[in-house]
Amino acid sequence: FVVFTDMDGTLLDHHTYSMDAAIPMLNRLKQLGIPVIPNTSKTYAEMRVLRETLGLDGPFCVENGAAIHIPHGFFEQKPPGTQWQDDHWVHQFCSRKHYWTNLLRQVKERYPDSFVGFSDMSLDDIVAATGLSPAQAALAAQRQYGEPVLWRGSEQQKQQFMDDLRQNGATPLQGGRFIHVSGDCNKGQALRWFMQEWRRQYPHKPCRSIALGDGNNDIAMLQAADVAIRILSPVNPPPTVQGHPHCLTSTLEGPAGWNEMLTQLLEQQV
Ligand code: 2M8
Ligand code: MG
Ligand code: MG
Repeated sequence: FVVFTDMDGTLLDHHTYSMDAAIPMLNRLKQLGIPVIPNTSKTYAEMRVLRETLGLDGPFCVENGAAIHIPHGFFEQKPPGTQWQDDHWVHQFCSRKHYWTNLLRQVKERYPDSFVGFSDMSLDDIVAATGLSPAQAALAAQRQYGEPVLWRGSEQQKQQFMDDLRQNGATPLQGGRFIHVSGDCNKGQALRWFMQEWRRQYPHKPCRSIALGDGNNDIAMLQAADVAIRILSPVNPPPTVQGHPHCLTSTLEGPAGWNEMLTQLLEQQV
């Protein structure tokens, strides 16, 4: 197995960002040699720090599947279409952030007071909107591929705004707090790219994917995985996964649900 996991609201508590309830299972997966691959809206800057805290040293995907980072040595060969950055091979699926901030500037004329993006928020604004510490908020602000937008208008207008963005070539994705505005990338595409590369490099080591997520921006990843696990959220209904042959839903929220469902799956394996 390979485990792909969302961070906020899944491996980390939606409100406190605590991962305590998931630590024993993370250690167990490490002992079993099962890779845990963060697949998150968070930035590369955030993930550098968070991976240390979680004790994870394998691949990870950032900014809703905009890029996947593969540490040197994880695969035997260099994955095709990747570039060397720090000590990782990086595959990018999206254009850079400024394209989307420019588009938002144009769209703003139609929804003048209804939204504010990360680029127009101060550090204090980001702290207030997320509950992150100032140091963490500074890392979240280092976006490379997209712009998180805080919606302040009505729900109906929000759907109109998202349609408007789609008509202009963007792919807006709803996260736990923000609408993430970026290009045609998603967490599912990043998962599929990784699994395809795994099969190419290790044709004799078959491997199945498990994905865990709590939000709408996780749907593509859940849909693409062999086993889809919906983690209960305190703020939104479970993401809608259609026609999946192996989709489960936790009874507990966040990291407790993460621990619950992976414990269940491991028990079924033995
Ligand atoms: C944002 O991502 C979450 C993901 O669900 C959201 O939309 O609520 C991003 O800005 C991320 O970088 C940040 O760490 C997170 C903090 O809640 O918010
Ligand atoms: Mg989430
Ligand atoms: Mg997320």
